[in-house]
Formats: sequence, C-alpha cells, structure tokens
Amino acid sequence: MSTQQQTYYLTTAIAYPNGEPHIGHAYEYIATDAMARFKRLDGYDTFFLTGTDEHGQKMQQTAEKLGMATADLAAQNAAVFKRMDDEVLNVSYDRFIRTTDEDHHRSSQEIWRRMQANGDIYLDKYAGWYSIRDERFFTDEETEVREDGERVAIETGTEVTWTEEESYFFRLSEYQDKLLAHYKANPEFAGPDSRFNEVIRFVEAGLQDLSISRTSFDWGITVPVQEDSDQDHVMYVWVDALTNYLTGVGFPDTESESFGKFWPADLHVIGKDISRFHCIFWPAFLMSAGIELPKRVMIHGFLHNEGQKMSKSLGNTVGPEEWVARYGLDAVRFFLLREFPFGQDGSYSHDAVVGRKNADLANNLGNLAQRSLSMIFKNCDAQIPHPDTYTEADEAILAQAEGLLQLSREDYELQDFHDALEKTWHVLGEVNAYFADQQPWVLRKTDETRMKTVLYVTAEIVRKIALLLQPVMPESATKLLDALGIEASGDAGATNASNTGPRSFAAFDEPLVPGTPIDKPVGVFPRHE
Ligand code: ME8
Repeated sequence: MSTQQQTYYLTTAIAYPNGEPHIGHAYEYIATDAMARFKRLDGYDTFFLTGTDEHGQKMQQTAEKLGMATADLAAQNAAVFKRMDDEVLNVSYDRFIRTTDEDHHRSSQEIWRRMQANGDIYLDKYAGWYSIRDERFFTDEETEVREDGERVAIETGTEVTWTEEESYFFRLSEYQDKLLAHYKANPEFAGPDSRFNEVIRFVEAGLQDLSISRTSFDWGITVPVQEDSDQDHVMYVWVDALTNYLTGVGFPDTESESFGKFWPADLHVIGKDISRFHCIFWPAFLMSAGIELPKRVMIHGFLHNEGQKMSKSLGNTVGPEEWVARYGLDAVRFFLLREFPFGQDGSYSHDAVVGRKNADLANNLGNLAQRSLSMIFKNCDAQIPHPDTYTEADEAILAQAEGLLQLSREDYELQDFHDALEKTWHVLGEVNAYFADQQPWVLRKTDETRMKTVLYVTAEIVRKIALLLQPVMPESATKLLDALGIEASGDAGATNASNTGPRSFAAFDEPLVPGTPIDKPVGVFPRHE
C-alpha cells in the first residue's frame, strides 16, 4: 500500500449573488459539506471549494435596477453567501472563491488560450435568443410565445431577448463522439443514472457550436486574444464560471502542489437545471484544453415547498436562516439528507421537518442514548461498564452496527445520503428493540452483570452510530461522543467552539473502554413542541 494520503477534491456550484441565498442553495451546501466531512473523517486529504459566480448580464442588470455598481452588488451579496456558510450552516469549505478574484482572471484566460491553440475557437456572428435569467442561449425551436405576447424558453419558462452580435464560438459539435465515448467508458461520470441518461440522449441528438463571448455588455473577463476582431469581447459567463473549479486548486499553475494533489476533481455537486453545462460543455472545454476531466458530477434534485416550486412571486421562499432558527441546524441538515434521495426532487413542510425531528432524532436516537447513558451514570458509578460474555442477541446487534461503516462508504461514494441514513436508522430500530427486550432496568434488580453487558453493548452501538452521523450532524454527534467520554481526533474542518472536535472513522473499530468516566448525560436531541 502506498504511504501517500489519498486525496479528495469536491465542489458545489457557485451561486449567482444577484439575490439572497435560498433553501435550495443551502440544500446543496449542506449535502456537499456532509460529503466533505465524511471523506475527511475517513482519512482523505480533502479540499472543498464553494463560492460565487459574479459575472454576466444578470448581475449587471440587477445592479442597474438597484442603482448600484455591479462590483459592489457582487461584493455585498458574496459576503451574504459566505456568512451563511460560516455562521448559519457550518459549511466546512476550504476556499470560498469569487469569480472576480484576481487568480480566476488568469485561470479563465489561460483555458481560453488553450482551447484556441487547439483550434476550437472561431469568430462568427451570433443571432438567436438569450435568457438573462438563465444566462443561456436558446434556438428558435426552444422558445415559444406566451399568451401575454412575451417570448420564453420552453424548458425554463424564462423570458428571452433576440440577440445579434459578433461572437467567438467553441466547436462543441466536434466533441459529440468524444463525449459519448467518455460516458461509455465512465458510467459513474454523472449520477443519478436517470439524469445522466437525459444528458446522454441530448448529446446523441447532436451538438451545435456554442457562442462563448459577448460584445453587448462588459461585466465579464476579457477575451485574451482578439486579433481577428476590432470589438471588445468578454467571455460568456459560463466559460469563466466553470473554470472556477480549476482556479480553486491553483490553475494555471499546473506545477503547483495543490493542482498536482487535487486535480482532477473527484466530485462536482450541482442541481438538475445546470447538468448540461457540467456534463457536456465542461468536459468538452477540458478535453480541448488538454486537461483531465473530473471524475464525477452529481446532479441533485430541486427542493420544493410542500410540492410547489419556490418563487418570490408565490411568496413561499423561506430563508435558510429562518429554518435554522426554527428547528436547529442539525435537525435541518438531517431532514434534508434523510427525507428523500439526493438525486430526486423533494419537498418540505413544517410537519415533515417536525416529524423527522421528533420521531427519528428525539425518539429513536435521543431517547436511546439518554436512557442508556443515564443508567450507566446512575447504576455503574458513572463509568463505562465492563461487559460480560456476549449472548447471541448481543453478537447479532453488534454485528449489524459493525457493518454500517462499509455500507455508509458505499452510499457516500454515490452521494446516496438518504440510503446511508436509512440503513443507520434501520439498525437504530433494531437496537431500540434489543434494549426494550433486554430490559436493563429489570436486570438492575435481578442480574447486575447482565445489565452491565446490555448497557455496554447499547452504548457501544450509540458510539458507532454517532461517529457515522458526524458528517450530517456535526454538533449533535460530537455532543454524543463527548457524552461517551471519547477523546477527539481527526480533522473534519470547521467546528464550533462548543465542540470538542471530530473523531476519525479510524476509531470505528476501537470499542468503548470499560472504566472510562462519563458526565451526567444531558439530552442532545430535544423534541420540537
Ligand atoms: O446556476 N433546489 O447559480 P444559482 C435545489 N451560477 N437546488 C437549487 C434550487 C432548488 N430549489 N435552486 C437552485 C447557477 N438550486 C450558476 C452555477 S456553477 C459553475 C455556476 C441550485 O445561484 C442550482 O441547481 O442559480 C445550482 O446547483 C445552485 O443551486 C446555484 O444556483
């Protein structure tokens, strides 16, 4: 085995900071954060990139409406997103990139030069429909005229405007076969399968060259080589936006330690509306520029309010901050990852969140931990008890918990957080049944040795489960591990002052040490009244 530590590089999409972050953004950050924490705890040298996508017409237009300088709007809202990561969601990113960062300029210009050197960029004229909301071009057939006379993109429902301007084009049409071959050779390149298949079908239908520069506005990165044009071109915002993933780890300095260590990215986490940009344009740009492709793009679904799409006009947008204040951060994080599979759309409602918080957290996990630890505190001199010989029931339940690390690894590899939690709660259900069956409170009077064994087994399983729950609920899991008297270890990124710190998965097979003192336990998962 190599002695070099394995690395893992993962990213979120970078958000348009033309407004406030919403719960859909929070959903993506929380999931990616859970993934990053899982990998760190599992011993990987991890780099987690997130940030803001600040160029483009949408930003310029919003700033004009607000009577602000575009750079000021970008700075102001980028700070709001960053504060949400830092102070509200406990997102353990390693770099918060802004596409207005100086190094990103150099990086975007370098990828452009490389694509051009490869013969993939040519000057022409663009005539077609552009949606500023989506920052996307649409062909005539991809649009329709609404009843009110407004022309909109059929796929996204956003207004489009006729655009005619000189533009540089990228020879995307040349990449159809190469992309299809790559997909075939790498069936895990995108997930879930259903969304990957949509991408494949789209590519199979044929690709058109892509307009990749704009001349009608100037809020963007300047195109570096424009010998054939007397106009000022800025890059199409998506060219620079996608390139953030390279900048984040040191491109264009391909000799840098961080680039060598972390590129190609292991995982891009994105929402379903931007799958084509990530699964088609991005790998084509990289192939053209002679850069290795990311290993996987995970396409998550959209989060809806009680089945409805969120929108400002419907008045049903909820801010992440409000959610966290109402239910607590860890309950929100848990709900979002536990309630429905990451690749699918899902909805939330007050009742659904409270249901999960009370049934799964307060009852199944919180109660079991509190009851077993309280008994240990009261009846075992506040020390982890010595187990006696295990019965078949003890062995069986311990074996189930033992298997959870490997099962979780397999699920996390596919970003199937939902299934990992499903399996964990299945075991929790079994431990609860075991505890009820064994009746340690009766054993206290009849067979103290046996009582100690049952309490030990239960606490040991709570420990294993708490270890595995750290990526999803860092604060609560840490409190549980503290309550069990376990030393901190490992590195799971940002932790709050109240935490004694993360415990590495390397400790999964190191059972509780009998005799370890514990404090009087306090409930970790309160009921939502
Ligand atoms: O698309 N539920 O930025 P963005 C879940 N700047 N996810 C959602 C969502 C919802 N209701 N609404 C949006 C952009 N998202 C570009 C990305 S990447 C190089 C550039 C997701 O602020 C969306 O799918 O519109 C995307 O992954 C992320 O939030 C940022 O969206």
